[in-house]
Amino acid sequence: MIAAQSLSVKTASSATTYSTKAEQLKTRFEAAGQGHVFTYFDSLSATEQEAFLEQLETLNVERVNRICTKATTCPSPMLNNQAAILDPLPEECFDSTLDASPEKIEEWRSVGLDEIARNKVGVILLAGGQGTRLGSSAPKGCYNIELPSRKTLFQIQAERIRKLQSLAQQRPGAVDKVIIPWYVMTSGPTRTATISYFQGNNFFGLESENVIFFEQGTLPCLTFDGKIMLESKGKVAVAPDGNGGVYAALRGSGVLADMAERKVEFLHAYCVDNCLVRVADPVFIGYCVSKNADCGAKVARKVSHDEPVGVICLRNSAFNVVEYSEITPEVAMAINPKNGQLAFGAGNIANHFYTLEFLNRAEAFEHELEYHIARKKIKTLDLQTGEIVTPKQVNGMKLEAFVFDVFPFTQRMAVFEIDRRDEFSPLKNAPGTRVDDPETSRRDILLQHVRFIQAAGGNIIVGKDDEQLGGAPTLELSPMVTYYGEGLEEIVRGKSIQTPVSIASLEALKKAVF
Ligand code: UD2
Repeated sequence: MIAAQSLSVKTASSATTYSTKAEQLKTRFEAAGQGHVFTYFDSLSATEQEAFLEQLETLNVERVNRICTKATTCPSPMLNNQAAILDPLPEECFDSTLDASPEKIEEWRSVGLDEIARNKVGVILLAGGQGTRLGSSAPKGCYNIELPSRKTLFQIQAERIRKLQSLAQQRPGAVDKVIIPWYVMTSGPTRTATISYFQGNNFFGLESENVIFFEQGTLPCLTFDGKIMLESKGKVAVAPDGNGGVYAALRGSGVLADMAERKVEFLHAYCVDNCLVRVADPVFIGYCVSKNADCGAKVARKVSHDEPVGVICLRNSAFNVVEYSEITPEVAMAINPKNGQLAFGAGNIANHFYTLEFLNRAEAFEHELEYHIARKKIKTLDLQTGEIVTPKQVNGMKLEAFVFDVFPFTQRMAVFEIDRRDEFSPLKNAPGTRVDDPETSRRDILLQHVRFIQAAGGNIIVGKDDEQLGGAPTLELSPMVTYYGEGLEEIVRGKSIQTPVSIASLEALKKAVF
């Protein structure tokens, strides 16, 4: 009896709080011009109402409006701001592996490996995107690019980290146990599948406590006049806030604190879809550290002035990525008289270096970051009829921050040009499209391994039964064999190896050569 009485009191008070919450939110959303989200509120069950209120509480509706206004009134500073002045990168913040001497590259590598050996380096993986263009609903990292080993992108990247840990462990002065923590950013659509994929594969030999998952934020989908769209009567339609959401997510999820606790100072961030990515690349880390940079970017030299990639340059004196659509042909064709190269030729590949100090500082300028509009077909509730509609035409906008939009806020930027053949081959498109698709990924990895063996003095004999798909001899070296081609010479020099072959370890390589 006493229990029942107290229960009824409790119920009454929580109902009061609950209806107050509903009223408060309604007032707030109405004041922000978004009161329509409550259109069907009264028709929802008590549980549905509660879940809806919980979602609305997490939306900062005024911020959503601010972001929308900024994105729609100034979609491209370049297009809207006739006074924007573009300048090529200053010489002192740019270096190229294509022009640097082998000694210089070795010097950078040595600096980078030493930082890794002191446990000062961590890795951030941007894996919140969906492989829509690839035609797969699984996270892109789970994609099998049909290598002989059938390794997926996640496995290749995990093994590169393992190999690098063991290379750094051999440095004089290395800590007892070299660890490169791997911070994997997922989003609503990729989180569960990514985590269970890693768990199901025993983290590919990494220690689970050193693979840290964190989730990026979301933003509501909006109609073209800035109204929040509903997915159902009791749910706002949301989408990941773009790979630039990484900065807020790192902070909000406690990752920055984890980095500080581990005494990590330097971070390498990259996109999941680049099958050639040199994860935690010691050369890049060493280069940026030697330059005392707070932020760094790898770039690939544009193959022609009209290649459709964004370039890193100065916009109104600040570092920035300028989209190819924002550059006039005259500017795109301009030549640097000193080297005969394109003056605006630093193609952005979203592969970055940061100091932890810079990532911590991001909070101060986050509100100034741009949001970009992606016009999409968004499944939504028709407010008139209460029916859910799957549109045939583009009907709304997703707002996204881009990871490189922090460049204007760097104090010491370093731009590092890499050899595209060795470091950049993204998986973007469905099989058979012939451009940045699974076949080009597979081909580019195999061709690199052929070059590794040849550079180490080995001879490749293409076997009769090697189909050489995509024109590449089938020769695969596990990342556990070599990270950048190192350690092969003493095994392969003056010897031959026959394809097709997939080598899992140095022992296996020793057995395979003759
Ligand atoms: C990205 C770059 C582009 C170029 C190209 C090279 C951006 C905004 N653009 O274009 O300049 O360098 O890559 O390959 O970076 N992602 C998230 N959360 C999201 C959206 C994306 O984590 O909400 C990740 C995604 O998993 C991938 C990376 O960001 O690892 C790039 O995303 P994308 O494939 O959508 O970008 P793309 O190809 O348009």
